Amino acid sequence: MFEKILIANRGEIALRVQRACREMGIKTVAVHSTADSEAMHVRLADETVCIGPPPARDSYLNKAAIISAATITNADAIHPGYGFLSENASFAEMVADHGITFIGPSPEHIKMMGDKVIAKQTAKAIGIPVVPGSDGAVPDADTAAQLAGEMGYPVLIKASAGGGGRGMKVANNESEIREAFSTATTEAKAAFGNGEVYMEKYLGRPRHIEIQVLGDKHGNVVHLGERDCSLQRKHQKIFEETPSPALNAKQRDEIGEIVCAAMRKIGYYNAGTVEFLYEDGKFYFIEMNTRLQVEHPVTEMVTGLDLVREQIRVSAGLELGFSQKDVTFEGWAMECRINAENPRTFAPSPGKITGYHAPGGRRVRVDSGMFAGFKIPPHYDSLIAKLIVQGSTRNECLMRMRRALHEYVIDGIDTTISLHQAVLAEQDIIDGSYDIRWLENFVAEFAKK
Ligand code: MV4
Repeated sequence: MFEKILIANRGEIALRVQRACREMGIKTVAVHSTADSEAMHVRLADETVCIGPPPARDSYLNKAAIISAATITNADAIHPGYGFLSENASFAEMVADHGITFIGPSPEHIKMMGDKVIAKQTAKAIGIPVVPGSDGAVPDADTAAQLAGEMGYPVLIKASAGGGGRGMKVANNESEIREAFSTATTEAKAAFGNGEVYMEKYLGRPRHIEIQVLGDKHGNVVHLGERDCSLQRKHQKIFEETPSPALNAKQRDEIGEIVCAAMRKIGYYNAGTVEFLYEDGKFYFIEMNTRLQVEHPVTEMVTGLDLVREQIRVSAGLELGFSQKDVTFEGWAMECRINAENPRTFAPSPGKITGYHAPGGRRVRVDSGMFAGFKIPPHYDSLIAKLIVQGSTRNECLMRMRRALHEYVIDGIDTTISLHQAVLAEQDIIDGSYDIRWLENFVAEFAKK
């Protein structure tokens, strides 16, 4: 097992990874920018290395600085968390080239899933259902128009190098397709330096349901059920739950089995998430994330597993200590992402937290590095806490989440706590009948109140 792990991240996820390390008796190295010197993940680490100035490109994205920090502290492994360098294949390769273990999948798997056209072709080839669409990249507007005519409108043009909703254009009819193709191509080229696009049938009101997988380096893969992440604003999730109110046990087993079999075929290891759109009882693959995800705690709540511990174990070459039949799901779990933002305009609200009291009690978990007196730097994203609760039933879970939100005090800055309270009072949410379009309508109304 590793003796020392460098955590190449900040905020709540740096702390989350550090907690798993400490419980496993592994020493930790925190890296930080000059803006994060006072952060909790730095205060609680065994060793710290300042890796640069506040802008992420000069610190948390600085590959050489991070690898140097690992080398001088003698770290055996690097955990990238999520975001930053977590899905950067060349970083994973560099880490390995320095004799350090990258806690994640192989660089080849990261690369494969980072290119959305290759990811989709691979998914299809290994038996995962995909959205009907172009077979690979669409070379020009004429081809796009011809394909769309055959497929039927509306269609969606997506960037091969995109993902997370960046670089998508809808075309509702033939008069829109050429325009959509050229804007998508131009925008993709500007944003990603790669103008390649592909096309899909546009699904109107799907849910976003993702399957968590875990694999080791010996060919074992299990799935840990799904998360329903349909409540998103501008491709940022704000609330997640498991199980999905839309699925039954048979559907879960079926899609879980399909995903596991597929992952075994490509020899995938470490944590991964296969994202689907779900509409009219059918799953359609959209992307695969080759990292630990923000919302992983809801899965931990219902399975009783520690995903970071499992990531570390499999990275060290150990076999998964359990098989699919050992994975059981208990009750319900939900997560509210608390952002330092105005709950109506979503304008970032960095600054000093003057008062802080986190909720507690049975089946309540808070993943956060916040404390009274902490000054949230303006340089990074606005996620400051994740509130995760579990209940025996969905209703118990919902009641507990409302109770925990009521207890949460964060003074001095704006947060999205009141938005969550309003969302959780809605009948559609109580009924579990929401899709990826629900939140944008709700926030438009909420902004007026
Ligand atoms: C789609 C879609 C409808 N039809 N693909 C957005 C993020 C990226 N991962 C894929 N996305 C979508 N792909 C087809 N063929 C609608 C979306 C989409 C979306 C998906 C999940 C969660 C929120 C979303 C919000 C807007 C659009």
